[in-house]
Amino acid sequence: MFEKILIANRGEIALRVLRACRELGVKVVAVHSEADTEAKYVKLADESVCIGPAPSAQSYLNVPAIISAAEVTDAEAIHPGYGFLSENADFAERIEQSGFVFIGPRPETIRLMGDKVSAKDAMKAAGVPCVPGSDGALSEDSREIVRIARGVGYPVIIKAAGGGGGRGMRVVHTEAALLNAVSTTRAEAQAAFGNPVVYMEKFLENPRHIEIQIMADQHGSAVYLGERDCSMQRRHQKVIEEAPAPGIDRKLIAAVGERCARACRKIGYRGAGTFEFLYENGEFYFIEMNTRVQVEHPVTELITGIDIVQTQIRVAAGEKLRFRQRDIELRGHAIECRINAEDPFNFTPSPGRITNWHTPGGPGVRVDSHAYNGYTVPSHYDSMIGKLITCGDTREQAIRRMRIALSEMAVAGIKTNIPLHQALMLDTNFIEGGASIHYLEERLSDLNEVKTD
Ligand code: MV4
Repeated sequence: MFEKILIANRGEIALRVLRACRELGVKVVAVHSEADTEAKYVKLADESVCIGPAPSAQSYLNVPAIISAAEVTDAEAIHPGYGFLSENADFAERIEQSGFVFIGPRPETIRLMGDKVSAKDAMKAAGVPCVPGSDGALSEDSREIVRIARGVGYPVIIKAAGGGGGRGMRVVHTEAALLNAVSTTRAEAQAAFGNPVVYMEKFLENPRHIEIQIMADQHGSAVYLGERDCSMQRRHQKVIEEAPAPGIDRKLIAAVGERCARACRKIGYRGAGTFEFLYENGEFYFIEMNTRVQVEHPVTELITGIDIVQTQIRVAAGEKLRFRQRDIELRGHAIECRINAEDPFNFTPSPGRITNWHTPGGPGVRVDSHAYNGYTVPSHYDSMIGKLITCGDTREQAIRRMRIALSEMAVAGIKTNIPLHQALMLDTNFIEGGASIHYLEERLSDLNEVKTD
C-alpha cells in the first residue's frame, strides 16, 4: 500500500478520498486554491499545499503546480477525484512520467474513452450493445452522409468525437436539415475541442440514462457492481440518482453488466469505470464510458457494501480485487440527492457563508459533504456542496428516509435546492419510478408556467 497520496481535487470528493486514505492508513496531502484555504479536508489532511489562486485554470487544473506539490511532499500516488483533471490523459501520463502512480486507468485507456468514436468502436468490438449509427466517424462525402442517415432512419443525432456529457451534439429530424447540421456540429466541435470529427446515431426520443459501475484490477479481473438510474437531470447535470434502476429485468442487466466486465478485461482496464447507456423499450445502448469515480458512486456502495474509492486505491497499488462477480449481491435500494448552493427553482448559484448547517442522521442515512457551520461556499466552482444519500430494504423505504432526512436538514445563509428535492420525493412520477431523461425538465417547465400565470 502507498504511504502517502496527494488528492488533486476539492470539496466533498476530496473529503471522501481523504476518509478512504485514513481507513487504509495512508497519509494525505491536500492541494488547494486560495479560495479553499479554510476547507475542512485541508485541515484534516496531514499536509497541504496551496497550488494557486481561486480560478480552477490556475489551481485545480494547474498540472505543473500539482506535480510539484507531489514532489515536495514526497507523495507516491495522485487521486484525481471527478471533474478537473480526472479524465485528462495528458495529466495521467505526466504523473506516470514523473514517477508517481495515477489512481485511475492507464493514460491510453483514458485517451481511448475520451474520443467518443474510438470508445464506441472498442465497445462494439468487445460485444457491448451500442446505439445504431455511422460505423465510426462521418466522412466529408455528402452523399454518403445522406445514405447513412437513410439507413439509420430519422431522427438522427450528430455528435462530436471530442464531446461527451451533452456537449457538441445536434438532433436532425429531416434530410433537408442534415448536411447543414453536420457542418455546423463539425465547426463547433473544431472550435470547442480542436477536433472536427463527428459521428451519427439514431436519436432515441425518450430513453432513461442507466449506467453500469465496473471495477478492474491489474491482474486481469473485472467485476460489474450493478447499475444506477441517473435519468433525473437538468441540462446534463444529474439531480437525483438511484440504484438499482427501478423496473428493469435483472437478467438483462446481468447480461449487459457481464459484457461490460468482459470489455474491461479485453482492453486491460484498471480501476473504477462507468459505462453509460440509454435504455429504451427494454434495450440497452452504450453511449460513453467515464474513466473516473463518479459523483453518484455512494448509491452503488450502499447496495453492494463495496467501498469504491478504497478499491480504486488498492488496485492502483497493485492489489487484486478482493471480490469476484459471484460475491456481488445487490441489497436493498439507495437514492442520492445532490445538494447544490442555488435557487431551488430558477437555479441561479447562491454562494456565500453558511450561517447554520445541520445534517440529518439515523438508519440508512449518509451525508457526504465538506460543508460546516460558518463555511463560505466559494463562487468559483461547481455549486454542489454535498450529497444526501439514503438506503433501505425497498425503494419505498429509501424514499421515506430521504423525505425525513431532507426535512431534518437545515441550511441557512445561502439558498439550496433542498425544496426541489422535497417536491420530487412527493412527485407521483418519481415515486412510480422509471421516468425518462426529459421528465425533470418537463416537470420544471410546468412549475414555471404555474408561477408566471
Ligand atoms: C443521445 C440521446 C438520444 N439518442 N444519443 C446527452 C449527454 C451525452 N452523454 C449523450 N446524450 C444523449 N445522447 C442518442 N443516440 C439523448 C442524450 C441526452 C441525454 C442523455 C443522458 C442523460 C441526459 C440527456 C439529456 C438530453 C439528451
